[in-house]
Amino acid sequence: MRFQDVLHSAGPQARHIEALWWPMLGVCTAVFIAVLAAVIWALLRAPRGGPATPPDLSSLGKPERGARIAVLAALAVSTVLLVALTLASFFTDRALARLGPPALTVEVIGHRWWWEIRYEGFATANELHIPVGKPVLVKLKGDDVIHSFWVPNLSGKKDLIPGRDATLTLRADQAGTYRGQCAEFCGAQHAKMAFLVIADPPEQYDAWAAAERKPARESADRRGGDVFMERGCATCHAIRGGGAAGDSAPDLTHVASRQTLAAGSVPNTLGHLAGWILDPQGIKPGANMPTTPMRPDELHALVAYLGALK
Ligand code: HEC
Ligand SMILES: [Cu+2]
Repeated sequence: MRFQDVLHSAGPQARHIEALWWPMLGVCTAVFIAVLAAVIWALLRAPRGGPATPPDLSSLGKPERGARIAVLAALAVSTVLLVALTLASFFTDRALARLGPPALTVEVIGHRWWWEIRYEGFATANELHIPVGKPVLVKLKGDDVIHSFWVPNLSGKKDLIPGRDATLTLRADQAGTYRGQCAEFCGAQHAKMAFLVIADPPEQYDAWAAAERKPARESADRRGGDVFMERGCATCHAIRGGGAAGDSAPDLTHVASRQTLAAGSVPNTLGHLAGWILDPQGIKPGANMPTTPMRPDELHALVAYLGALK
């Protein structure tokens, strides 16, 4: 997985932002140093007095031609730099809007504290798969509070504001797995609201989408599926083809194909899956999944069932 980093862009959107970031940093650093140098210079040459020698204030009465020119020059330079940065920012914005018609549209819905990701015909969670080299339109919706969608290596941030849908376009030019993170404080588990963007070559992306579109695979042993229904998991979760149609929690139709559980909180292994089901509040306090008391044999059957939902 790529380290989450604004300065390692892997697509045009992040590249434009990176290209704006360096001159901004350069100009701001130069101005900061110039201002500090002026302050130090002023301090060093200011007239000093002691109890015995009163300060020489005679200069205060004289016109200050030199200082006047210096202030006017600084004002002119600041104006030019600010206008230049504003123009650079304007043209970056224009460049960001020029990605072209999307090859794929995906809907991303921010929930406390996970990402629902809806494709045509199926849904997944906390994992956005995209084909490399193609523009993708991401439609952003907020469900409860304001969240912010941010994959630093691929694009800038965009807020998900309830009632005000937003869109963002991005394109990955290098195949890879990029980490994203909610970038707007949204409550107790904001830090554990991560997601992955997985950019694959188009054929591999198509194969993934075709597999996700299929209903859940038939379980060898129906027992785990029965426990899922009996223990109330289906009131919140959906398993297409498995009889569960809840719609307030991650779709579990192909949960075993994902890399992490609970928005990047733990790796998706059978052990962590069992740990999550037994004690979600221990892993992610405040998460909207209750702890369900269960006998060991029920847990085993459930984990075997869910762990096979590739
Ligand atoms: C009250 C609704 C609710 C019930 C009931 C519920 N869950 Fe969840 N579940 C959630 C929510 C919400 C999440 C997402 C939590 C998060 O990441 O913050 C979740 C996450 C999960 C995940 C991780 C999915 C992923 O892709 O990250 C699994 C697996 C899971 N639940 C299994 C179960 C099982 C098994 C049961 C029954 C014992 C169950 N859940 C009962 C709401 C519920
Ligand atoms: Cu958040």
